[in-house]
Amino acid sequence: MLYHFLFPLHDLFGGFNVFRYITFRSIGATLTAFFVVIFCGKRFVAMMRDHQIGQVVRADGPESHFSKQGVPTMGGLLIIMAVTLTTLLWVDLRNHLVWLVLGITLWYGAIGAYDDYRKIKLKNSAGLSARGKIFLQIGGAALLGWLLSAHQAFDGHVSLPFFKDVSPNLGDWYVLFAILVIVGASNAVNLTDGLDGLAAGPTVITAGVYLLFSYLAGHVVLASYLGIPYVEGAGELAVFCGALVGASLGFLWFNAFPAQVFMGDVGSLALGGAMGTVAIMIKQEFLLALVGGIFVMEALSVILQVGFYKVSGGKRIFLMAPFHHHFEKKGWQEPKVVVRFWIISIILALVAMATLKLR
Ligand code: 57M
Repeated sequence: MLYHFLFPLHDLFGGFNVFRYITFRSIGATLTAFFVVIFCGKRFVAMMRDHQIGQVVRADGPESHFSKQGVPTMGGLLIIMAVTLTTLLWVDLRNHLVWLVLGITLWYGAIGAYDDYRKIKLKNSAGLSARGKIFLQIGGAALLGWLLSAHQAFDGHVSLPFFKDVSPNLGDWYVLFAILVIVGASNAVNLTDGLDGLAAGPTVITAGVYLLFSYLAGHVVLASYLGIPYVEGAGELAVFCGALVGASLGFLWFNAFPAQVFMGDVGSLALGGAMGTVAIMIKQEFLLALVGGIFVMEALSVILQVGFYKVSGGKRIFLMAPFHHHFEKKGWQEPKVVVRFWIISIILALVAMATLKLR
């Protein structure tokens, strides 16, 4: 909105010219989303407490989590609100990529919110069934995939980090692949969200890297210089990623150990879906598995644990899955697990950025 209102006035006041620049608007979006969450956070937590929107902690988990019973949850509502408002404020509203990614974020947030609400109000784990949840997630991603494939600029190639000249063409199968990336990312973030700050930290880092890649992908000269796919209009997604970074960072302020609020499925499903969608749109699909390696590792730990548990008749690879519980069971303090996972996430982000040159 600011872009549409203020940039046209640059003839009257030269300073408004700055609204033209994606770099400026991305920074503006990051700061706006951050302060929206910071200013509303305390009131939001109090409101959730008043309405008794508190976490129901599973009895079969690590004992250190029992004290978290009743911690206000559904903080993702605040994240989504900040991301949406900020994006609308700073982005070029004519950009269709932004509307699509906002659509997925809101749809996945709605699925998560419904699930959270049922769990809280029914006071047991009777949220949406796993099948129902995945069905709704696939539905949203399939619609997005179909819309993308119907566009004249549709490109079925996928990019591989480290390989400039290897870019397999999936053709129409790309839609299926896109669904896999978006649904996979959403559920991986959801599984990761089991310790204070564990999902929000790597989300800040991953969205930060995608802010950079979106900017580059939308810049015809830089994209060709770096040998990455050029995607018309992708630069505006940098503004959206800025909003993701800022809102998640602001949320981390309250979610840092000991957490005053959890994001709930409304937050984790939406954030994962948003990052998966950006990765698809800027054609940096596999890079997401690298930058978001923490999410991948957590999801893999669950797949391996559950698979092995079934075939071995009750034996486990890890003391408990997802992976973060394994370290808790080994006696690590929660903040130690979280900070070490952040460190890994930062290292992965650096490697991901290095792929711009190492290819
Ligand atoms: C949800 N939710 C947290 C909070 C957060 C297939 C199976 C492995 C699935 C998995 C599962 O359900 N994972 C997804 C994870 C929960 O947090 C809520 O959920 C939202 C995210 N979806 O925002 O609202 C708990 O996590 C803790 N938490 C924090 N700080 C935060 O900032 O401490 C969350 C956010 C909260 C709080 O304690 O209550 C969750 O873990 O439930 N299932 C599991 O994760 C279970 N694993 C398991 O059963 N593993 C088995 C194998 C054979 C499948 C095994 O290894 O033996 C564990 N979940 C829990 N306890 N809570 C089991 C132990």
